[in-house]
Order: sequence, then structure tokens, then C-alpha cells
Amino acid sequence: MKKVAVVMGSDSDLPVVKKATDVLEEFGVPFEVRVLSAHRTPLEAQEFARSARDNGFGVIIAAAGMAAHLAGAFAANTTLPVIGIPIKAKYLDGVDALLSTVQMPTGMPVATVAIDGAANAALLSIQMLAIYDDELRQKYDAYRAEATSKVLEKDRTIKAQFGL
Ligand code: RP5
Repeated sequence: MKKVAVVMGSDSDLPVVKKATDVLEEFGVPFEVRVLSAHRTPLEAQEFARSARDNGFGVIIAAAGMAAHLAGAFAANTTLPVIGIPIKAKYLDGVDALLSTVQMPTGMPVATVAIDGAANAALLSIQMLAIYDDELRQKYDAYRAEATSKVLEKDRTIKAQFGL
């Protein structure tokens, strides 16, 4: 199976990014974690993206806060799919990172999840890998069916509380 690259702009992003690695672990998807910055280590970030396919990666998840250019910088240097996680850092409630990540020019797509949406980033990467992996697709389908059951159970509980 192809690996997922989970890259964050700073180790201060780890508490959020951990939600992505937890999901990947749950699904048994191989991944590697790095700290690389579009601004602080631009050459290393570029080299990582350019060699990612040859290094066995199938998807790159890039988490960054503030002027969050990491996902876009990766997209500019690889044709692997890139998923951006805008991180809510110190200011502006993460809207700075959201706009920096999502507003990519035509021809350079970044699939941007919600602010701090690390679990969804991992789930989306799994959906991508599952396109050509039946075993992973079955795990993912089971996960979705379980999620549906949980909500239906909550619906039953709430209705019972109101005598319905
Ligand atoms: C971004 O700047 C990082 O992704 C992080 O979200 C933010 C702050 O980084 P630190 O100053 O905490 O290292 O590049």
C-alpha cells in the first residue's frame, strides 16, 4: 500500500495533527510524519515533495497555521494529491490559514479540509488510497456504516427522552 505523508509546519501543530495520525493508525495505513516549513525550510520542503512519489507516498497531508503555504508549496512540486489542514494558531481563529490554504490558483489544486480538520484529512487520504485497494475500501465502508449506526442510536435515545 502507498504511504501517507503527514507533514506539519511546526511541532506546535502536533496536537491537531495527532488526530490524523490516530485515524491512519486505526485503519492500519502506513504513514510518515515530518516537520517541514514552506518558509523556514523551503528547500527541504521542495525536495520532500519532488521525491515523495519515488519514496512510496500516495497522498500528502500538509498542516500549517498563519500564512499557511505548506500545502500549496507541495502542490507546486508534486502531482500527488495534496490535502491541506489549516491550523488555528494564535491569531484570527485560523481564518488566516484557511484562506492561505484554500485559495489556490487554477491548475494547482489543494483539497482543503476544515480549520483543524485533521481527522477528515486522514479519512480523505484513506478514501483516495481505497480507490484501488479493496481491503481498505471494505474497512472504510464498515467505518461509515458504524458511524451511521451511532447517529441512529443517538436519534432513538433523544426521541425516547421526549417520549417519542
Ligand atoms: C506555521 O506557523 C506553523 O504551521 C504553525 O501553525 C505556526 C506557528 O509556528 P510556531 O511559531 O509555533 O513554530 O508555520
